[in-house]
Amino acid sequence: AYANLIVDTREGIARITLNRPDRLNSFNDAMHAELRDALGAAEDPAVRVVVIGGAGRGFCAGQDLGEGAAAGPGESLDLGRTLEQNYLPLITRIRALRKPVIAAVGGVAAGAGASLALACDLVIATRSASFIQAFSKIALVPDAGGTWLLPRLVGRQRAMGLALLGDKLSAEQAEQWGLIWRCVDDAAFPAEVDALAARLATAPTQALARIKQALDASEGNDLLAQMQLEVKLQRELGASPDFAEGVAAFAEKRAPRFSGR
Ligand code: T3D
Repeated sequence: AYANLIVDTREGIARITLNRPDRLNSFNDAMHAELRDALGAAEDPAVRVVVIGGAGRGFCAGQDLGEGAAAGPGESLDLGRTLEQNYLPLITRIRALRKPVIAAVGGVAAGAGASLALACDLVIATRSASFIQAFSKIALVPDAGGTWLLPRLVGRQRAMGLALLGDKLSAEQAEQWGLIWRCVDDAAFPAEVDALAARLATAPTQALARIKQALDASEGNDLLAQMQLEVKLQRELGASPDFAEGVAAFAEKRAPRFSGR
């Protein structure tokens, strides 16, 4: 059991809930260590989708700005340490997981909490949720991948406006801009998250893993290199049980039963 997380794994879905609600689920070293551990456990092939959410009224308010977060007079603080030891492994682990990771954003996602959400493969949010690039408000640069993710998701102008101004962006606007996949009514949110997770947990996991790999690789590839990657991935998938099942189900005019292999 964890002190700062709730993890519930069943039916192919690992639900990880950041659980420091009185601090809006902001990160300290302990929660980082537990999340690394939980994401490591989610590498188990029995887990076919991961959902990251937050307890209480927020998703995650980024780094805990409590005691020790800022330097006193005449002191200097190595903020890079927290990033290298905590946020860098967190974001790379999510991107490297060979299955979809959903961010279920039921409230404010601020600072590195917004970066965490945006690093996930699909972001679903409540209509009342919001995204805040809070960094410039405390004289910092967007981190945990924020400066890479933002312009790729919404383009340079919107990324600049969000990062320079640090204003609150509503989930509706975030959806319209393509920052997130969907926003849904608050009352429907739990059921919508469950349905999305269940759908992905019964999908052909090997294909989904390679879709994620290919879309991520496209950031650094030209068209030819990307098509060569597609050749390799499709060759692998052509030998997979789920491809055989998908084709058989099509021929038999029935719904496929994918095993995730
Ligand atoms: O260390 C490094 O290497 C640097 C890494 C930096 C990465 C980062 O994430 S930098 C950005 C850090 N995050 C922020 O700057 C956001 C700070 N929080 C806020 O601006 C606001 O809380 C929100 C806009 C997110 C939400 O506002 P609101 O009015 O809905 O809630 P609130 O009342 O401000 O917060 C509720 C409680 O949570 C409150 O505690 P209290 O007064 O009830 O005892 C508040 O202090 C606490 N809280 C919120 N965010 C944080 C936090 N406590 C510690 N750290 C936080 N980040």
